Amino acid sequence: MAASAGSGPAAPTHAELRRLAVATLDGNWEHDHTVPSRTLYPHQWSWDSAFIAVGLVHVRPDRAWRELRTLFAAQWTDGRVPHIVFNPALRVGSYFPGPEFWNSAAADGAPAAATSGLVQPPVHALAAWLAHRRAPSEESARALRRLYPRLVAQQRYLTVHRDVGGAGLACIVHPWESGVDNSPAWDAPMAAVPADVAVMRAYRRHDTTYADAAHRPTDLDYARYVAIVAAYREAGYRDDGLAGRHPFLVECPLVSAALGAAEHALARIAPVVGADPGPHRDRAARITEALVERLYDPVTGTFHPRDLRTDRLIPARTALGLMPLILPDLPARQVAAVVTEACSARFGLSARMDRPLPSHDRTAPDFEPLRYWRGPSWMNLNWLLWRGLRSHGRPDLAAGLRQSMLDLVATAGCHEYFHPDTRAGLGSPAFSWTASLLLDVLAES
Ligand code: 2M8
Repeated sequence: MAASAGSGPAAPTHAELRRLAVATLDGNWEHDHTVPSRTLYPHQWSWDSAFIAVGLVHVRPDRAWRELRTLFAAQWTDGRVPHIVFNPALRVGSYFPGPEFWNSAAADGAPAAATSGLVQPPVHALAAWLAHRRAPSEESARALRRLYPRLVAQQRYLTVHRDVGGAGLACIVHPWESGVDNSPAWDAPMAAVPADVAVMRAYRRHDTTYADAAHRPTDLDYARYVAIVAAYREAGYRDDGLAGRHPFLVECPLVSAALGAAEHALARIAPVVGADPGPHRDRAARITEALVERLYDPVTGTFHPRDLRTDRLIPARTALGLMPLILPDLPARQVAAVVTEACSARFGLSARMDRPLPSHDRTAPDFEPLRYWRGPSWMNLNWLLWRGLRSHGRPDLAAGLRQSMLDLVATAGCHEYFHPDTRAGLGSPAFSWTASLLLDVLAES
């Protein structure tokens, strides 16, 4: 990066940021997919791959399509897209919990590759559509033709097998499925999961070798994560009867918004692959309606997760509540409410932001600026909100958020997450979705 003639270092130019992002993605490319991080996450992760494809298409379109193809090659016969696809070439113990813990081979309908049995927010159809729109070609149309039935099966899995609440929204069965693992949003449902921290004596966490333990979930969180996976695994990762037996069942605003955005994206993809967009439009409308009906609280003016075990909204006001803005058909009343929430002191969105967007309400007593999804700023949540602001006619706020995203990487490089006051880099350096989404933001001023 350039150094100034004056006292401090000059801010990196956009060209320098772009080079850093491309070098990060090249360094994390692993023959047919991109690892989120060489140290902390050395396998393939589901929603990471979608975000990665969005950025890769700007510089290496062939790899963008390969990324999605590799992920969907590990789709289960029921349509679930696993949240981790394990690289068999890596040594045992390179990630916890590894393939031996998940034991996907014993489950019906699992692919030949070892995978987890969970899912992540379905942002893949959106990524595929954006990748095609950015660089339409014979290759991208061919890739869409191959992906389309798989994306449809992914939606069917989520809205049919996971419709525990009965309204057509997907229920998540583990905090890992939200992607925002230790968000305060999950504290109440997690507190009800029976687990003892002593469980973790049987295992060795791998994450705290590479990241500061104070910046990661606690051992008690991990004990519960392990207990919830064990419950699901022992039921063969089957979804029938979840309501009666499973310890964690939640409808999440981010997962639900991604589900609706996926139908909107499929409606755009359908004509390219010779399919009918109508059913996708209808499903998108139904998902938005259910999301507003079930997860919007007119009293707080924001979206909350619904704990299906208690059938109550979870009161924490996290950045999850802002994510429904990615839905192009979100009603005007909820658009206005989410923008007000984002611009409040809780999240500090403005056309000229002095601090980055946090992942949790910065005025809340359980806000933790260093601990993972409990406060730090994350590029993917910024990017989703940025897209939502642009589609709902707030270019002023979108521009402020874009500049704030650029400032994050200019200050700290392509870190996994960032201190929400100082912008210091936290978690893993050389993190893939930070790099890829930076490329996308740089390309679209
Ligand atoms: C984080 O989650 C994994 C478990 O899936 C972990 O903590 O080990 C989350 O940030 C998740 O959203 C992300 O997909 C994954 C890989 O970047 O890491």
